[in-house]
Amino acid sequence: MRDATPTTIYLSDYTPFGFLVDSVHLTFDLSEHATRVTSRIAFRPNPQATDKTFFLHGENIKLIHALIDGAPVTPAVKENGLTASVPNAPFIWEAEVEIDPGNNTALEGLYMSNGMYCTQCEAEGFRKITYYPDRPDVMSTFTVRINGDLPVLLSNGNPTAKGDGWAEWTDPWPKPAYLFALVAGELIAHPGQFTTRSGRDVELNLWVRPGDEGKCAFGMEALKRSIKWDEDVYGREYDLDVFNIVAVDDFNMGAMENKGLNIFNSSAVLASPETSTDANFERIEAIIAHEYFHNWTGNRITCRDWFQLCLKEGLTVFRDAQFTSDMRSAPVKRIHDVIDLRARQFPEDNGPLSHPVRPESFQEINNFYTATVYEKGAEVIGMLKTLVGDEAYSKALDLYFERHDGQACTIENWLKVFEDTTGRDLTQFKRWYSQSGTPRVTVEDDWADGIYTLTLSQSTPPTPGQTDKQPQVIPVAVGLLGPNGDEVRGTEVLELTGERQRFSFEDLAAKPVPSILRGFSAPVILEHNRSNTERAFLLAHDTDPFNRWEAGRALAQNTLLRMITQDEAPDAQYLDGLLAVLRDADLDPAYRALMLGLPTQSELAAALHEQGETPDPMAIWRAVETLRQATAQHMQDLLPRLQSEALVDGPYSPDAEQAGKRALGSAALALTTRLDGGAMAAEVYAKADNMTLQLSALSCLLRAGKGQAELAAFYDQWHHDRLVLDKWFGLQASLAAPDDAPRIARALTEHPDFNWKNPNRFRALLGGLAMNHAGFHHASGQSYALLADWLIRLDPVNPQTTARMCTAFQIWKRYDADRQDLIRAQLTRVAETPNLSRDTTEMVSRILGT
Ligand code: 0A1
Ligand code: ZN
Repeated sequence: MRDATPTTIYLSDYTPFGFLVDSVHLTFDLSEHATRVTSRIAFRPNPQATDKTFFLHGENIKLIHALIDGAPVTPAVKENGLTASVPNAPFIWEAEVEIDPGNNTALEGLYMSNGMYCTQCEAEGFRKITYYPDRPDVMSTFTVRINGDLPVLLSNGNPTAKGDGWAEWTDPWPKPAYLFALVAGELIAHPGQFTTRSGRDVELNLWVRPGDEGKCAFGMEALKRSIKWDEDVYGREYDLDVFNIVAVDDFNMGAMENKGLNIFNSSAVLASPETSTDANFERIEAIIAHEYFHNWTGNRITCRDWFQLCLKEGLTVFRDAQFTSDMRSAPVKRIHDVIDLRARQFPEDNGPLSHPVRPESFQEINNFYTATVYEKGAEVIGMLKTLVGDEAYSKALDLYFERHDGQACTIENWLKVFEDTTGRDLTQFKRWYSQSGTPRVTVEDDWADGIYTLTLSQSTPPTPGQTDKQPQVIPVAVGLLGPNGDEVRGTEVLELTGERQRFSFEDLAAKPVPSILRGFSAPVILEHNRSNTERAFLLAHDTDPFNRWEAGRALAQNTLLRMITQDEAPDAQYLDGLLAVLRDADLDPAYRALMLGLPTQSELAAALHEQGETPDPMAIWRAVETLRQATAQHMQDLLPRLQSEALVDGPYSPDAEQAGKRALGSAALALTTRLDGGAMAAEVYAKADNMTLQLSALSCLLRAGKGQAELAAFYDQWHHDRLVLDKWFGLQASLAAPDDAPRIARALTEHPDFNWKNPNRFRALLGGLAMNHAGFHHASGQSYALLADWLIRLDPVNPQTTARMCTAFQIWKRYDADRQDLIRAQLTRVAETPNLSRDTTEMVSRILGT
């Protein structure tokens, strides 16, 4: 429903709730269109609060009756909640409400997915279940009774009683309502077991729909690895007798960390070699770890208010990245994360949606589950760890858990444990939480009398609402290489705190080549005008694996930009340097596969924009095609060897070693396809016995404008499997040739399997189109119009997913006037749609800058 005047909520307006909650008892009588929820809540006045207004949130729910201390009351009910007059002493609130999960398509609150009841309460979904102070600083224990004729009835905590058609769950750990969960359905358990280090036996279950039993084993093992890792690395133990995970098909995000009952988008947990790619396996392992790690960073210690979201998300993303680095390859994980940061967070931070890691205002909090809060939030934690060192980081985390267990905290609490542990003043560092935009760091250097001097400067361009930027604390990890390629200075962290600062290195025999921002030690854009000869030198010799990869990336970007703007031919130094690295069989195949990657077309557009040029999507597309072709030719003799190095012995396993070999094989196959017209890819496709190979071969064929027979065969083989069918939709939209993309995408929206109300399917197709840079920015504007049509159609059904998809337009100001006019017209059309949701209204107006 449209809010006539969308209200803005401010961090600075925070006040505690007037009441504390001692216990919550809920009873659910499940029914598809008329579920009854009875609540019994023990309130008492909060001595810390001055405002004693008794306001309970509530949306789209019908109040049947309410009692205070057993006496009927008639509260004042409004659209967003109710108020009542209450005693100035402890009292019991009881209410019965009715809700309609069967018609809840927004997938927030209690809803249905394939006949199964499930919930999503973060951020503000609990208010769609019953009247409650739905804010994360109100914490309580919950007891839940579920009455329903479905065989599996689950909620948070431990099972405490059950009978025919009912079950009771008790969660002994106080929690905010956003961590509440309920699931009821015909589900099958894939069981597991874990004994914690203090000897607690924990029953593990992964609950799935019948038919999915064969896709559970990997997730269960990943869960056990996560539990063990959190004990070993952070000293954190699990705290209930059971840990349940449920897979659901209709879910707006990846997964949710509800206490003891994690709910997962089935795409983020179900896996088998036949249906999932290596990348899917790695993502699933990371998401399972992420949600599990929230048990301490998010649940035991939660957020005071939603502005503090990065307190749990930045830290938990940082922890899951550490976990993946430990389970797999640390350099490969770091490179993947930086690729992802540049693809998703940089466009956000450098466009109309730019906001601080800790935002200071919002209209709809669901719009702030962003790459900035999550991924830049994790980078901020990484920088803090780099600055204080590993040991102090560990001590600070121990203090954090000891001091704040059971509390709802702020970024101030978080930084204070670091200040108390290290004695360091973090006032300036805190700007990372309040200042939006990506800092630019520029480098000048000087060599005289055996002294090498680096001068680093920083500046951050203005962002919406912030014109005057202050210098931040930027840890810049630097190493120096001598002329023969040996490292003459190991990695040292320079702390750039001023606008411009000099750092000297003495007693050097010859002018060194600097390797700057090793390991991507800060989320900044490094502006370093160095020669391609120096870049090629680093590509050959840098001892820091991240920067070695980065040198290749910079060479690739440089040659592409010159091909686009000056019509130059592909740069020989790039091609030769790449060939040498790819020849080096001592290097990890996964790492070599990454070396073969190129900046995305969207990144190239951003780089051109940054240089003051107007990017032409078709010219970018052509340059990438030309460079790929030149690379294939240059590596022609090496490709068969790469293909054989990529051969895997024995049965399929999703481990890092095998996955790395397949990644290299796939990258080589993509190049081979440019030389043999797809003969080898067709062969690989025909023989593939796992989804990784099947999909990579099919991608090679589609990119070459071939593979129609394989595409049809793929559909025949997999149309019964919803997760694989998402890939079928996504691949066609994202890989279509630019001129075909709008037509192909439109045709796919008319396909009988385009179940657009399912967020995964919607995102596969329309998100796939948005990822097809030249196809999305087709000069006709047809792709823009198609996306806008579907945003308008989806909005009344699922505002959250609609609002997220609007981000496809966030980069619109980079392009030429014609494209800007086309996009503005579509955004305006969306904005003017009657009854547009609060979610989408906020996103579109921020993107338009209105
Ligand atoms: N806390 C979850 C993400 C999440 C957020 C919102 C949701 O619904 C609106 C669902 C999930 C996580 O970080 O994994
Ligand atoms: Zn999270």
